[in-house]
Amino acid sequence: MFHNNETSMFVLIFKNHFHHSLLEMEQIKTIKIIVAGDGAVGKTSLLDRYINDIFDDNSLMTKGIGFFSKTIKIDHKGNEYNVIFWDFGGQEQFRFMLPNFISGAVGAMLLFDLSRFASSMGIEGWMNLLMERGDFPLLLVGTKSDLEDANHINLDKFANHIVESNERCFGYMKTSAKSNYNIKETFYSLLDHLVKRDEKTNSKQDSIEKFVA
Ligand code: G3D
Ligand code: MG
Repeated sequence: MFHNNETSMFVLIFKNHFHHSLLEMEQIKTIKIIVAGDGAVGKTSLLDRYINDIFDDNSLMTKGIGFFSKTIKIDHKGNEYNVIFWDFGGQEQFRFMLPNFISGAVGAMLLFDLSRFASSMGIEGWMNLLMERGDFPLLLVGTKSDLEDANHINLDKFANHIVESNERCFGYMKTSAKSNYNIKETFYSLLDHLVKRDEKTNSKQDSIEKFVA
């Protein structure tokens, strides 16, 4: 089923991690968040900056799906959440993994590259795909703000229009993994939104049913 050892290794690591989370489910909630967007918009770099506080100029292309996890205290009661971020590499040969990628997610980050107008064109396709297959909230994220300059077409208008015209898309943040701009704020914005939504609308049992598939 898998095309190379690297991907299988990712899956193995994830499975071990998930098993561990299940054992701890009483104490700590595990939630799945997906990070989507066209190739090279900076998905892996954003996650690497947030989780490992590094930026690697020579990062390798993600093959298949990558996983990043972090235990985060997020709500006002000090409860911890084990958050697993799913990072979709996007290559054609891994498209069969898309249903798995989306299934069970409680939230999504949808990225486009602020320095490359073409990357914004992919947003609509991703939105349609995510909306068809789930009912979780989305945060729109503009990446590489360090490369944005006055000559670039301003994509803020475009992003704000998506937020205004789409109920599920609750916000827009601009980031730079390279210069560490707005990274924590962006993740906090999504997690805070999810936790508040969870507290408002779900009983404990409902929440458990939404855990990682
Ligand atoms: P992806 O996971 O969405 O495919 P990556 O994207 O995280 O692999 O990033 C693609 C390229 O963009 C990488 O450059 C990476 O270094 C660069 N990049 C990511 N985030 C930023 C940022 O905030 N600022 C700048 N200036 N570059 C960024 P290469 O050269 O390795 O392709
Ligand atoms: Mg990647």
